[in-house]
Amino acid sequence: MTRLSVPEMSCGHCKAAIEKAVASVDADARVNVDLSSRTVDVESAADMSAILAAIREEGYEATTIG
Ligand SMILES: [Cu+2]
Repeated sequence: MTRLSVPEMSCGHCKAAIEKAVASVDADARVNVDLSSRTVDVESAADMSAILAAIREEGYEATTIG
């Protein structure tokens, strides 16, 4: 599991956009968006750099934590 910091997400629209971005890279990924902490937990066999790129393409800065 990789935890991402996505500081600009703030609402259900952001949550849906990020889930869609991750799914575009790996349809089987498990994604848990936590709006209160502005973190996203991702469980995926895909390359994390591709997932980060897809989230950034949706307009959100994203970095791995830890
Ligand atoms: Cu939003």
